[in-house]
Amino acid sequence: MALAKRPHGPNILITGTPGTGKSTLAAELAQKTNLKYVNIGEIAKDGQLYEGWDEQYQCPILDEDRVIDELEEVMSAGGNIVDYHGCEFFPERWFDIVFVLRTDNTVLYERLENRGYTGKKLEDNIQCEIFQTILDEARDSYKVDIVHELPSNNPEDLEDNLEKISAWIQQYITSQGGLV
Ligand code: DAT
Repeated sequence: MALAKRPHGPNILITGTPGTGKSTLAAELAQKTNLKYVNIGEIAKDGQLYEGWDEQYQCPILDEDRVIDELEEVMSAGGNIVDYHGCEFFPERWFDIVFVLRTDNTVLYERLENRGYTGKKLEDNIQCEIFQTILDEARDSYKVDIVHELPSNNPEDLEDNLEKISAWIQQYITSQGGLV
């Protein structure tokens, strides 16, 4: 099957447990390429795209349908790097490639503690990483050959990931005959 034609380049999903480094990678990647960084958390906050309050985790509950409506046009044009700690509610057709960041438990524990996470919230996120919940979710939601695991433990991993993804973007754009 031919690749989907995207006038502004590929759509990339960067997912993984909170603290694995999604926003760091997505922001640096956007700087290095012509792609646009789409931070779901910020878009939801700006548009108040919520449908309630989660008492257990003390955070707002995303209104997934409104997030999808909000992004449909920009995603159809392509050229986006989306960062979110879940992936099953996005339309499968949106993404050309999916990266799942993975971090060793001890490293992740420290990052989340530094972020102020404690108790159940901290433990649940560590468990999420141990049980590779997001990786399984990605493999269930997208074709397995577009889902890639990337280590995200240290600055060298970050540099490697930036290089690999940038090279993939270039190859994609060339294979499509350039950008419109
Ligand atoms: P996320 O967006 O997945 O929640 P983040 O990008 O905010 O994660 O990163 C969490 C913290 O870890 C932040 O202090 C930056 C740091 N970090 C991210 N990627 C890293 C890497 N490859 N090596 C070392 N630290 C990293």
